[in-house]
Amino acid sequence: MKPTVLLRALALASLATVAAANDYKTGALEIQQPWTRATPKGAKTAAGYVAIKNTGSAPDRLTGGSLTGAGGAQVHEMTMDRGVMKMRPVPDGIEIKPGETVELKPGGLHLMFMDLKARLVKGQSVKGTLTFANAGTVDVEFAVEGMGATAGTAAHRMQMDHMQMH
Ligand SMILES: [Cu+2]
Repeated sequence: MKPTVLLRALALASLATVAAANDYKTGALEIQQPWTRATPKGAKTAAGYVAIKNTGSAPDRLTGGSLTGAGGAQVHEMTMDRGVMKMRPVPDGIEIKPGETVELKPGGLHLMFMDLKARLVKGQSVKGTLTFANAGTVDVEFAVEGMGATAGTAAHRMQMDHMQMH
């Protein structure tokens, strides 16, 4: 499967302008409210966030994804290193154990979309995918929130989490 090749071809054609409630189900996985942030002019990267619940009896693993208009995506995590936020790739992806919900959110795990070819504008809903080790590639739409947003519309309680800070 090479979804990125196809997505590049479709990049400019498929930017949707209608935001909608975005929940998805694929097999045992419930995918809740994928979202990203509006980008400033010239920005080449954006972070994608989503909550994924595993209702099944076997673990799965989020290994990557894609966003229309982006050249690629990696799974990243943010960590506090002596008071400084750093991010690093998570090459093996994120395990989602049976019965667990994994949240990708500001200050923590996220998808990093790279090589953006167009700005992300608040209110858009942009097609993309999430890729899982077992469930495969799932089509989703990422709602574009405002630049300062710390959480999606359905996730008000999520805030930057500095609890690990010394
Ligand atoms: Cu990142």
